[in-house]
Amino acid sequence: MSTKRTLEGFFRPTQPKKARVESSEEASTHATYPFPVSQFPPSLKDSLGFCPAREGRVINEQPDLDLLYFEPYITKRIERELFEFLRQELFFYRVQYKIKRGLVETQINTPRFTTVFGVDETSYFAPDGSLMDSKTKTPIPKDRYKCRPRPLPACLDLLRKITEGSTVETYNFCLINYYASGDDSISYHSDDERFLGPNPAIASFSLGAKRDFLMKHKPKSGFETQSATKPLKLSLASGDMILMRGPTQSNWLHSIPKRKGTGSEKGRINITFRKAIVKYGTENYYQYNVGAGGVYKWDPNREEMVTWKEEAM
Ligand SMILES: O=C(O)CCC(=O)C(=O)O
Repeated sequence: MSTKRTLEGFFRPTQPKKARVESSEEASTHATYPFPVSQFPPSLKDSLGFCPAREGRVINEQPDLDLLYFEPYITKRIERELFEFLRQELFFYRVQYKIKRGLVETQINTPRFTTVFGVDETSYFAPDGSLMDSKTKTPIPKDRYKCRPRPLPACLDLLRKITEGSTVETYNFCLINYYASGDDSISYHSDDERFLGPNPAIASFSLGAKRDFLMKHKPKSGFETQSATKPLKLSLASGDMILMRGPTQSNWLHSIPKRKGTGSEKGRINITFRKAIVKYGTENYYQYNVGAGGVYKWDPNREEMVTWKEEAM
């Protein structure tokens, strides 16, 4: 075939170039979100279909302890990308609140960044993002909650569904902690609030820096003899997931202590899925994980969380 162009061909308008096809699933938005949360890129979404990467290992040789430890749950191929994606996309808070012990009021500065999505079992989100009553399937009264519940963005909802499938549990809340450095921590506590019901299952993911996860049996009260339990230390690596279930929360405490100089300054994300059964759970989680303070967002140039302002968008 001749490649010589004719005069006619020279003046003929050239074919319009095809627009590049971008994968453009829309970001998740909601009236309560400071800014939209992107969907997972196809590379992440596809690889999540292969999770869990390993079967969970049961740890239950101590009294009242029932753990299922996935080392890892998120495949090595994507754990870094997932960490970077969530740190970049989500909005975070550094919650401050006051507690009163007797007559003394103390200011608490939560020593980590937090964010939360979800609503307890008495309500659910309609596809348009409005809240409906689980029993009557009608819009909830405006004054049901003291807070403004937020639906899980699509990316976290996908991870929730995968987690439900592999743990045979259901979850309606997603709490996220970001430990910016070894100075950030969570002190010994148990997730044993009544609003989680008896024997709650908590699926807890680690991404980013390795951090120690410490567990110890709750002290025995009164005349009970101290049970022969040993404290437990798990060094949680990026991609790991630990499912705490059965009697664990009512009998054991867990914490992420401060740690210096072990790579912790690279940051760690913890994602927990759990199920709250009554409205007080919803109010509690928003009070302590969103609070009343300003929004933080990851700044990739400064490589730190910075105060986010609306006009910056
Ligand atoms: O960061 C972790 O691994 C633990 C988080 C935790 O205990 C909690 O959010 O209740």
